[in-house]
Amino acid sequence: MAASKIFSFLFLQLMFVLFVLHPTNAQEGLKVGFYAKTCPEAEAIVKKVIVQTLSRAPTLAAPLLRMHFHDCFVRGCDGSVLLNSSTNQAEKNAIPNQTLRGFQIIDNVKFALEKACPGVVSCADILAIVARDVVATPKGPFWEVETGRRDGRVSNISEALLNIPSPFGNISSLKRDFQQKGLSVKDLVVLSGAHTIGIGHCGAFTNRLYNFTGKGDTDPTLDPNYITKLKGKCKLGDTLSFAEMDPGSFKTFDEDYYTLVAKRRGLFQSDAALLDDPETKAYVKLQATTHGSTFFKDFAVSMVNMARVGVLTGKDGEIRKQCSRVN
Ligand SMILES: *[C@@H]1O[C@H](CO)[C@@H](O)[C@H](O)[C@H]1NC(C)=O
Ligand SMILES: *[C@@H]1O[C@H](CO)[C@@H](O)[C@H](O)[C@H]1NC(C)=O
Ligand SMILES: *[C@@H]1O[C@H](CO)[C@@H](O)[C@H](O)[C@H]1NC(C)=O
Ligand SMILES: *[C@@H]1O[C@H](CO)[C@@H](O)[C@H](O)[C@H]1NC(C)=O
Ligand SMILES: CC(=O)N[C@H]1CO[C@H](CO)[C@@H](O)[C@@H]1O
Repeated sequence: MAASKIFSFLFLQLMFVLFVLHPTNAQEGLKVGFYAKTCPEAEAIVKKVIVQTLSRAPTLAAPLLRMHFHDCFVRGCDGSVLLNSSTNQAEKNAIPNQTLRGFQIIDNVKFALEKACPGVVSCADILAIVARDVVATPKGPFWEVETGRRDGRVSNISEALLNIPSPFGNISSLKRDFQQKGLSVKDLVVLSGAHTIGIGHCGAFTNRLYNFTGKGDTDPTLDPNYITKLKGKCKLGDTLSFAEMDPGSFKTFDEDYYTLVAKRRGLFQSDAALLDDPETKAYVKLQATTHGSTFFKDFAVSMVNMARVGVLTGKDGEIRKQCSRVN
């Protein structure tokens, strides 16, 4: 009796240790090196295409990172953002997707992979590996990408609008959007740091410059000097021009984003909102005052968390032959 109790106690402890020490096994079906036997060169092939692409077009890093993020928030990380619709009713046709770019790069990666190992590597995994490589290449953090995702067959324009966190979001709506995907408040503030690279289109923030509450006013949470600067980039009614999200270093993956947000120079309302919650605010201040002491490590962890959202594994879904259409 006593012996069996001790045994089950030890067993529970062992399970606990295994679970804690191997958090990468938490998502059943995903693992680092899923293609080690079936397509050993897979990650090297992706990396080669991405390094070549970024040497030619460094500004593609941000939209390619965003593509994985958009994919994961709608039906999980299942490659659904890549599907075309003959009637323009797919996720990529939704308003939040209008500024996604780089679909051709994903097609190039898929083409190279199909040549090496036909029908093996999913489009959903390509997005996850590409997201890591576009961060690591411009001097950002590196992490091991879990693979083994399979591709979904459904892509629905209305689901994109319902699930993708909005640049106009407030802190409660942002926290809710992340929580609905099983992601934490920390994941929210850490993944927002992706705004260290890329641009924002005027349409996503000019309300803060010209007509915040419909009275021709400005957003009081935005630094007035910065408003003057931004007005130079975006005239009233201009939705197509853009501003760098991290001016001066928008091509370099670094922790400057938090310094900007702390100085009330975050471009979107969703950036400024990070100062409205004690936990996210503390994180912003910490990174801003310590040159991003933990940002790279945290970003790697949160990317792995996000890449586990709603994945299809095992016999679910399919391995698409072309990323833009179901088999
Ligand atoms: C799918 O759509 C993308 C743009 O969204 C386009 O560039 C591509 O040519 C389309 N692919 C096919 C096979 O129709
Ligand atoms: C797309 O998603 C919306 C919202 O969840 C749903 O009402 C609609 O039926 C879906 N459309 C299709 C074609 O499945
Ligand atoms: C936050 O945004 C949501 C949805 O956009 C809205 O319903 C809510 O009232 C807002 N909350 C605050 C505190 O402004
Ligand atoms: C500001 O917004 C209000 C309410 O939506 C609108 O009536 C007004 O025309 C807008 N002003 C400008 C300058 O766009
Ligand atoms: C890349 C892409 O497919 N963008 C689409 C986003 O949605 C608009 C309209 O909703 C389309 O015109 C774009 O082609």
